[in-house]
Amino acid sequence: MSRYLLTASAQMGPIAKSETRADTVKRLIEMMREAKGRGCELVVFTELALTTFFPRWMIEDEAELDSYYETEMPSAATMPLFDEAKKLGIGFYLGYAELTNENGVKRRFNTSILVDKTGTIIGKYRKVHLPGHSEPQPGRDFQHLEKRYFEPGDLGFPVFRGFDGIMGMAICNDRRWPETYRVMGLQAVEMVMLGYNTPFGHVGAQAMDSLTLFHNHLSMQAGAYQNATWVVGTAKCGNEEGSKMGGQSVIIAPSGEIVAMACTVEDEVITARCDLDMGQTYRETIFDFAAHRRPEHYGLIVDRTGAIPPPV
Ligand code: ING
Repeated sequence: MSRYLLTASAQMGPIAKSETRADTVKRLIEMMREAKGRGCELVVFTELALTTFFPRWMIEDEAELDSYYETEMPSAATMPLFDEAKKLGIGFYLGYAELTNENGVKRRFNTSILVDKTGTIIGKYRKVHLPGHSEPQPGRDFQHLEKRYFEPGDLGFPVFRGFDGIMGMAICNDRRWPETYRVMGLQAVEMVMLGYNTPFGHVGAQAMDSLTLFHNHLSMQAGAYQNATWVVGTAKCGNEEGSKMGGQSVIIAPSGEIVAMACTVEDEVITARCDLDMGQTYRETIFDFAAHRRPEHYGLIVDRTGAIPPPV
């Protein structure tokens, strides 16, 4: 008997700097209702789904910077989303900027949560791989200051039992690093949910820029196949405050096949019937980790951070 999880990816079009939490929560609720209307039990929203992608700017004023973060989840502004989930009986992944105060010290994370069908938070993740810079870079139309505005995540890559499966989370740049999927794969993850904000022109190399959407899918398809897991990747996309971001949100099977893809750069719900048992065939054969992996040869992956070429 297969464990089918009807899943939605709720891609978001641009969020203007002027949009309020009430504005974005309204958009999320409309897509949650559409997902439920199509029979879904889970909807995967995107990274930083409540605000515009503010790391594109150098923000000097701390109060202005703090305005992009959530100090509680849910809050009065986001509670309607949790209430609607409970009313509809649908769970969700939500990415947002988290501001906590630990022993009087402000800490800032790029965070996601997993909420079950009763509106209860059953999992939390903080983005480990922060791209970009901590100081503004000259000559860029837009900055990418995630290293300035967030700390690296301190929760590792946990998995959570929910939706009759084993669920994992990642955020944006995490999807480019095989370690992200493998740590969860070693916990028998069956679905990795992630959101992304992927601006074109990120590194300024024209050739690479034209491959942004290819690299987006390549990263997630490889992660899915090599760890026998579903991957749901949800974009924030379109022309957001002048910064053009890639879309093509996808639902990817453990085979690595794309089974659903968005075709706009706006709010768009895509869905798929995800058989959570589909990865088992791969885990019992090609990717039977216990039978085939040789950790005794993998030491550099943990011991070394940057690449060091051999002596001349
Ligand atoms: N953004 C981008 C990501 O998708 C990026 C950074 C853009 C990397 C384009 C490479 C190419 O990884 C976030 N928010 O991580």
